[in-house]
Amino acid sequence: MNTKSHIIVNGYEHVVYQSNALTQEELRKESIAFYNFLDQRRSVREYDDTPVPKEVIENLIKTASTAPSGAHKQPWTFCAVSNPKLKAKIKEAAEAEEKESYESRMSDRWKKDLEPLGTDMHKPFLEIAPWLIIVFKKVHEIGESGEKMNNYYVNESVGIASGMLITAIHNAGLVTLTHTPSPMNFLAKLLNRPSNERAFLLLPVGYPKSPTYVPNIERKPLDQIAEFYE
Ligand code: IYR
Repeated sequence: MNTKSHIIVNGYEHVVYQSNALTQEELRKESIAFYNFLDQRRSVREYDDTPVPKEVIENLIKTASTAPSGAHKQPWTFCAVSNPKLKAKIKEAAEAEEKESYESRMSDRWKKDLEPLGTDMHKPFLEIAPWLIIVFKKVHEIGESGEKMNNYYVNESVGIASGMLITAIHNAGLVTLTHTPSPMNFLAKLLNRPSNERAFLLLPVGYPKSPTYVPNIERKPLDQIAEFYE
């Protein structure tokens, strides 16, 4: 059979999909191995200040940006900060919001739910981790003459890309934490983002402090997270 590498469908060029199909046995092994690998991932709050090369951060961001997105609009900007002065400003602003949250905005029930995780208003990792990646969502695009152009399923798209970024960070042997200072608009101001961008998540990236202890929590078993309809 002579498979063409390019064809035209409805006027648009298509390229042949490079399938990664495995045998049944390989499929079983690979799916277990990847599950076991990702099950080792933990949110880490204590970092070492060992540098991580910029090229690695670029590769992690490129990996995240392979995520599917509504109408392939890729409605995201990843801002990577290693500048110590800027990290210090981000820490100061985040801690001011967190102080307000922990002291008056968060309910007692919410704080009780967080107790096992040991979080509080202090965020030293914002200065110690070598990189902070702030994920921004683009609520719309801005055209050449300043007009608004639609993006679609923005939260879903940026959520998926963020999940892939977290997976890539784990795969690189580094650690992160999904930090959500709230409200987050101080980040757009400090990083001079355009009017169509909103901060979505802040991920410190680096090596864990050695040793690092994480809460001994369990993941829900399959029968509590899945239903099968066969
Ligand atoms: N944003 C706060 C509070 C917080 C909220 C949840 I939900 C967490 O899982 C962890 C923390 C903070 O970063 O401390």
